[in-house]
Amino acid sequence: MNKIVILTGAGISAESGLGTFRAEGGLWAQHKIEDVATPEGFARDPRLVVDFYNARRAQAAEASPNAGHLALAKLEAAFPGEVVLITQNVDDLHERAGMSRVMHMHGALSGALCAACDHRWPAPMVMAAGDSCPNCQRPSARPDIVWFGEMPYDMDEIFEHLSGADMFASIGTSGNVYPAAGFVAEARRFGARTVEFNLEPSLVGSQFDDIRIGPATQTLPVWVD
Ligand code: BJW
Repeated sequence: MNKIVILTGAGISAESGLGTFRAEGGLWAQHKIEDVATPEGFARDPRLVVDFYNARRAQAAEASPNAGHLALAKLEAAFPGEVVLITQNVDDLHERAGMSRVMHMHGALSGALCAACDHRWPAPMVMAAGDSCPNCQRPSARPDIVWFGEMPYDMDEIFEHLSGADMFASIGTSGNVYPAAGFVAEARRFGARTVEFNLEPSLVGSQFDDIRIGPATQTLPVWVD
């Protein structure tokens, strides 16, 4: 086996204390998706959106990588072939666990993006609605997060990796959001063996060859060892 492609979602950071989206009491129970995760919501009420992400940034800074993140970093270091990590998460717990390369397809809390000129730069811990872009000086700073209706990052590279994967692993993601939920089908199409790690089968669970049920802090170290 030469290449393992891994997709992670909010479930891998849940045991670090960061909320998932669709669980009871999760992030979407407290906020309407269309208010905080769409460009239209941001245009309507930038302050609400910026405050939502300021709070998420503060929570992520307090959190630490867990045994699931550490197991994947160990896999990357020990595997003789290539390990490609694609995350939907906007926290930096994979990096802090020691992963050398992480593709943040839904953006990152650490980034700011100009809604006017697309310039990207490191976000301050606390953004304010109306912050200026350092490139075009317009008051168009927004969190560098991929909202519904926007194109996720690195898609060409991701599909290239999926087409060459010998194994595809999906960890802690509910299979509600595309294009990520379609990665398993794409990897299978090119002959990859597929495995899912979750507390329960996801919406696309039937497409996996193998499902490991349980908390990622327990199932991932066993898988990697
Ligand atoms: C554990 C655990 C533990 C808990 N151990 N497991 C109709 C059909 C198809 C597509 C569409 C459609 N209508 C609209 C679309 C497109 C739309 C979409 O998918 N909508 C759906 C709702 C239908 N997608 C988009 O708009 C995307 N862009 C796009 O499609 O562009 C066009 C395009 C075309 C062709 C190719 C490429 C692109 C953009 C999506 C942006 C998503 N953004 C968000 C918010 C921003 C990030 C943030 O604020 O943090 O990203 S939404 C939110 O959901 C967030 C997440 O990354 C994403 C996925 O959630 P995730 O990670 O799966 O979390 P949960 O909470 O859902 O699940 C947690 C899982 O963990 C559960 O299963 C638990 O059981 C498990 N778990 N503890 C292991 N300890």
